[in-house]
Amino acid sequence: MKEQSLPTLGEFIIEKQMDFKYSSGEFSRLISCIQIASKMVNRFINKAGITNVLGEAGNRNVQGEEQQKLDVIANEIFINALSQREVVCGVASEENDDFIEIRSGANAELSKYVVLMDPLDGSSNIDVNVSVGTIFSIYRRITPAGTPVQLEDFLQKGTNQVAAGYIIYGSSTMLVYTTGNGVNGFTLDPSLGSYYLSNPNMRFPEDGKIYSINEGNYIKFPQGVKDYIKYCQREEENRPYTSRYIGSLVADFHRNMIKGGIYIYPSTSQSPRGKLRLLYECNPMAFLTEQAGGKASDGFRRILDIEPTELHQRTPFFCGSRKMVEKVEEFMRNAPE
Ligand code: P6P
Repeated sequence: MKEQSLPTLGEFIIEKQMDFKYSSGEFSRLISCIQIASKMVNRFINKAGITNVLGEAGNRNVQGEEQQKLDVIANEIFINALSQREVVCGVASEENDDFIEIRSGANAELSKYVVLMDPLDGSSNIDVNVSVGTIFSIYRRITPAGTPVQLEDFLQKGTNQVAAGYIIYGSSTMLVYTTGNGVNGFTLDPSLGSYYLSNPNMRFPEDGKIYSINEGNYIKFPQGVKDYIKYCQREEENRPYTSRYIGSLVADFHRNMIKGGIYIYPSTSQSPRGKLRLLYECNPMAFLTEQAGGKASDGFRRILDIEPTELHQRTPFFCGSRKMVEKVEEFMRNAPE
């Protein structure tokens, strides 16, 4: 079988540990912890229809969004996995108002890493059996080891990330991540419970013909975005663009990285700072984008350069094939105020 010739995620981590400038068993254990949690979440998702985990949990998260039962389950699975293995000193999650200090054991407080995550992005799609994802971002803490983790450990620029990635629970389950040395994708063989290196060195095509945006919000978009959409649709120039929008960032991103494309969630008249969160959605996806040769901005500024001020702050998000992002940025610059 093909997978027998491919390295597992565990083998890859050990092999690449020397590439990672913070190479220490602790980081390897952190990535292994994320993969274990992802397998548990995967199991819930795959049988959601026959167990009572579909639908809403009956409460709202800090974003004011209806929490799905699986949002809560996935959040608990990742937080428990990270806490029990004493690999991080703190976790911030879309599902929790404030960051969580991990003090489960002496080692936890001495851990150098914090994790920010969206435990189940696009979860409203689960009830209709559409791909969803987990997004994670890893930083070294900046306050002294051995002291309680602080908000400033989480409010770091995206350029400080030591690793970032996502799990896409789709037609197959894949874990895709970077530690700053390119992007690698691993496919889960559920019969063996192992991730195998199926997509080494993933790269965004420099250009593409797929644009992903919720055109239902068209009248609320900035003029530059409207102009870009019309540019893609102009008949006379025979633009073979196609619009693909799954409503799940990880799924749209993953397809665009493989085929070439751009994902846009701009500011709207209703949400002037956009919908997506900077720290645990846009920064990790921007790190992956740049590591795969693409570009990620807020329409004007590099996402990774944005100085965060709040844990759940939002930002407009344009990311994907470099030439496509540059083209929409040109429209954003030239649009009338
Ligand atoms: P809308 C899911 O809630 C999410 O954060 C992304 O995964 C997705 O791309 C976007 O929001 C969908 O938002 O407003 O188009 O339904």
